Amino acid sequence: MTKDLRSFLAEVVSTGAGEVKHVSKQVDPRFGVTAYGAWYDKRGDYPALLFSDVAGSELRCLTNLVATHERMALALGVEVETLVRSSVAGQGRAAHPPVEFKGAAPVQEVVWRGADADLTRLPIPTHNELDGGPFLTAAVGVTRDPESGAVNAGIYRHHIYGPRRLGVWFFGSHDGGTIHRRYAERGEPTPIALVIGHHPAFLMGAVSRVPGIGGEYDAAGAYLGESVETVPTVTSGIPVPAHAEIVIEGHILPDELEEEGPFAEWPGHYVGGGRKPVIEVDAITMRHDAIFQDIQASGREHRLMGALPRIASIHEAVQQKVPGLRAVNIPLHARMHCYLSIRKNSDTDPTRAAFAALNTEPENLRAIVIVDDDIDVYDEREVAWAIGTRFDASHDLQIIPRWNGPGGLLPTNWSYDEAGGRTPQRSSAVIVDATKPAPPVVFPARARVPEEAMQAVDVDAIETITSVTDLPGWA
Ligand SMILES: Cc1cc2nc3c(=O)[nH]c(=O)nc-3n(C[C@H](O)[C@H](O)[C@H](O)COP(=O)(O)O)c2cc1C
Ligand SMILES: [Mn+2]
Repeated sequence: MTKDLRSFLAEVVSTGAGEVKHVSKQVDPRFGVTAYGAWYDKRGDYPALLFSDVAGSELRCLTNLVATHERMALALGVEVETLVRSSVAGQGRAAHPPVEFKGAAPVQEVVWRGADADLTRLPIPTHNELDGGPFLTAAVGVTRDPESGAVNAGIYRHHIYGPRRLGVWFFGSHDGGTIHRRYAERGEPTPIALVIGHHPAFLMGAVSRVPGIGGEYDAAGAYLGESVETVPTVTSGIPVPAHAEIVIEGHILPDELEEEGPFAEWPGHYVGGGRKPVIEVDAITMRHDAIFQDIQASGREHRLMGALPRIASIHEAVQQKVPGLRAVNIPLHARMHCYLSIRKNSDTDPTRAAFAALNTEPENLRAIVIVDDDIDVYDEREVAWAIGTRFDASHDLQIIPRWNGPGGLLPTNWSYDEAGGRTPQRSSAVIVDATKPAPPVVFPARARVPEEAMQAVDVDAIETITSVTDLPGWA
């Protein structure tokens, strides 16, 4: 059976852990869907939430599906421990290049064209209080590079302006924006297909930082363990997954911008927005009983789906420059930070590793901390201890001025004034080298109890004292 959103949902249900909740009561797409997610979030719980009655739409809405390490581990076929503590979940996977689907594609069972292709018929949530409107948060935007013909994919946010009009925001270095600029320079519209609802492994591939333009369907195939089966869209012929739930087909206007946002993003502040490119919808295709997928904006789901694919991509990119790389972490609570542990060969390794990481993820990272391989990058206490003991600010701190921005999602990429105005600016990145000097220099040894002694610990010899009279030698 082909892996898709439904096969995964069925798999999650069959684990018996009760991780899929159904809300049958009618909810308002305006904050109604996200309120349930936020209610669970307050309790530290992140079940997938399926809404069968979103006011104004016939379609079901699914959110929070990709919010936990447990479900992402299930989706990628790895142990939770592997996914949580290791950054190599994407490595060593067999290639499965995309193939063309033969026959009638499920995603084109229903075709809405012209005035029928109305976005307001979809259960698109408005997520957070100050958001400028409903946003697509889990749509994979697929475009084709006019120069190489390569098919490129990424998740981009889309502000809904009207029945057939929506925005798109491509951050600085992202390929989607490069492709749009290439079409726009020729004065041509950019055909784009927005793919909604697929297996989480497909999303992992789509958000991977693949070097060069395109290659995301290959990355998705590697994560899925099977080829993505594609079908051409009905209007522009862009290949889209035949087993997706919904595809919005459209074109980005070459010469029009519209005020976009505000929208609460993963750093948790309302920054960004401004005038952004506009998409006009040409058609909407879907399955008969399509499920619309949403990602809880600025919530845990948003941060996890931002961090996991990037950890894997950074691991690959840094390893090419510094083979001594051991592990990568982008902490969920501060996704602009990146911790790298390396087995150091040379004192230049930390800087090279840091630049490889920064160049893989130039928009979002602003602090790289490099530690030795005895430090666990998934343990904040160890990282802080390494900074406290192996980092000297006057020798080991490097500031890269004007690295980020101008503008974008990081609050530091803007300057603010008393009237509530703001101006985009560039901000700096920092490299914190918390490693010991490279060999042969001898650095003080680390305190620890010998491993043999640890092995000799006899748990049966441990007695819990519940009464003072049981204390040895107590009168
Ligand atoms: C939930 C989510 C939302 C995202 N929103 C955007 C966005 O609005 N704009 C953007 O450029 N990238 C966004 N990203 C990141 C891109 O999808 C990602 O960096 C991708 O690798 C870009 O691909 P590209 O370089 O081929 O365009 C988002 C990622 C996630 C997980
Ligand atoms: Mn790309």
